[in-house]
Amino acid sequence: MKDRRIVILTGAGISKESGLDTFRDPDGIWARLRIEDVATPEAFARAPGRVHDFYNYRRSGLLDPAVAPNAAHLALARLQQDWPGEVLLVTQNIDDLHERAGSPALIHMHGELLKARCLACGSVSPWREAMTVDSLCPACGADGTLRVHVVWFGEMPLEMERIYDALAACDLFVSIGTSGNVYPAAGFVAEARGNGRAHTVELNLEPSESHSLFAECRYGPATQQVPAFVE
Ligand code: BV8
Repeated sequence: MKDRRIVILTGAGISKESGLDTFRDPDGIWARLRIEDVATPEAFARAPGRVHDFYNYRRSGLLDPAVAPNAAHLALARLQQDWPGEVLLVTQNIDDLHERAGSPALIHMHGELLKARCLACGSVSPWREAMTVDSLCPACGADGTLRVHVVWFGEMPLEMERIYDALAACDLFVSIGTSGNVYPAAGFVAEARGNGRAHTVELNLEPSESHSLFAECRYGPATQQVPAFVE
């Protein structure tokens, strides 16, 4: 039991009770904006200022002092610290709430809101201010070359090989707070099942698109379900 290898995937639902919007809930981000206008490379090429504004709005929301890790983030950080076996935490979220909860390591497969990437030198730098089309790269000093360090639709998510290797070897796959709409993350449960021994668990507010693929499903707010599952 104690040497079981665990892969955990989190989505926007784990940060909802910290005050951050999800995407596909009735009050979610995609209820107000179109993916094509703010979360694709084409949108950025067409209207970079509008895309910067979208992420500046979300960055200022994340940096609001009222936004803090919740009991679900904290429970996962404790699991990572206490579990003797391997625990790989993969998040689709671009917030830093897992880190602030004390998670020692994680993969941000869709990038990070508090980082900037320079299209000139390729560097990735911490970034907490508003970003504009005139922002200067902290590494090379170029101007007009920064984008937020996130994975847009049509772009390859980060560290996929490391994630697939962990899914092929895991004994337990837990999906938390994600609607199962976005690939390749939505396909991870099938990858885990494909290794022939993983137990698969969905912890969500309501059944996701891929709920039927999970061996065990528990529904309710993450701040209740995740600590109960981890303890
Ligand atoms: C790619 C950017 C390929 C940063 C995001 C099949 C295979 C491969 C790709 C595709 C495919 N089919 C379609 C595609 C294309 C596309 C895709 O999946 N489209 C969807 C819409 C059909 N995928 C891609 O483009 C991906 N790239 O595949 O590249 C490739 C191959 C070769 C070479 C190059 C490229 C890239 C996907 C990443 C896109 N970027 N984010 C940002 O702005 O945030 S994804 C976006 O959706 C979000 O960022 C988020 O990360 C992601 C998933 O959303 P969720 O986290 O699940 O949030 P959601 O609101 O949907 O659900 C929240 C859930 O929480 C709900 O179920 C709710 O009930 C629950 N909840 C609410 N409150 C609580 C709660 N649960 C618990 N407690 C609560 N209190």
